[in-house]
Amino acid sequence: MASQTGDDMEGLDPTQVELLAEQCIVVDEQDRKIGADTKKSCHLMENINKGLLHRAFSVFLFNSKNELLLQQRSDEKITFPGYWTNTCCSHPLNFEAELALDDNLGVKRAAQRKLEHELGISQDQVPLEAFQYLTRIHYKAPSDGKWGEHEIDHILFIQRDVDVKPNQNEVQSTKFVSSNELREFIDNSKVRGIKITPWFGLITQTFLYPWWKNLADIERFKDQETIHKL
Ligand code: DMA
Ligand code: MN
Repeated sequence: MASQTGDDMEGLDPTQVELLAEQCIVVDEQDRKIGADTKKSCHLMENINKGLLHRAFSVFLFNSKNELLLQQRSDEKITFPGYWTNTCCSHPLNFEAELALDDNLGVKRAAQRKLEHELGISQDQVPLEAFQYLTRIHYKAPSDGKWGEHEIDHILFIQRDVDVKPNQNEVQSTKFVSSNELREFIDNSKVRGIKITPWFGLITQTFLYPWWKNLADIERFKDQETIHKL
C-alpha cells in the first residue's frame, strides 16, 4: 500500500530527486512564458500528454581541433539514464537571470551553470559571450513510460579548450569525437547496444553536421525566429 510521503520516488537517486524541485519555465508553442512548474511535474508523461511544455537548452562544445565533447548520462539520471548525448543539456530556471531573453542571455547563463555542475568546467573557461545561439527545436520524447521530455530546446554552440572533471552523479563518461567518428558511433550504436538520446538523435539528423563544418563562421546560421517542430 502506498504511503503518502512521496514514495512514487522510490528507487530513485536522492540527489536527482532533490533536483526535481527545480522550477522550470513553462511555455506555449511560441516559447512565450505562461508559467512555471517543478522539474518533476514537467517531466511526468501524464502532464506532457496534456500539453505541458517547458524551455530547455542543449550545448555543443567543440575543442580547438573541432572535436565535439559527448557525455554518457549517469545511471542515476531519472530520464534517459546511461544514454550518450551532446555536451550538456538542462533547463533555464524560473528566476530573473535565466528568464532574460535579450541576446539569449537566460539560456546562456543556465548553460554556464550546468557545464560547471555536470562537467566541472569553470565559468571563466566558458564566458557568456563565447556561446553562439543557433535555433530552437520543439520535440516530445517519452523515456520510460512514466517520465519523458516535451521541450522547446535552445541550441547553443561554443568552441573552447576546457578542463573537464565530470560529476559522477550526472555523467559517467565523456569523450571527444570528430564528425566522422560521431557518424560511425551513431551508425554502430544499435548493434553495440549504445543508446543515444532522442534530442541528440534529432539534432544530428537535421542541423549538426552542416553547422559543424562551418564552426569558423557559425554566426551566419543564427535564426532567432524559427521554432522547428521535429
Ligand atoms: C534536459 O536535460 C534538457 C534537454 C535538452 C533534454 P537533462 O535531463 O540532462 O536535464 P538535467 O541535467 O537538468 O537533469
Ligand atoms: Mn526537460
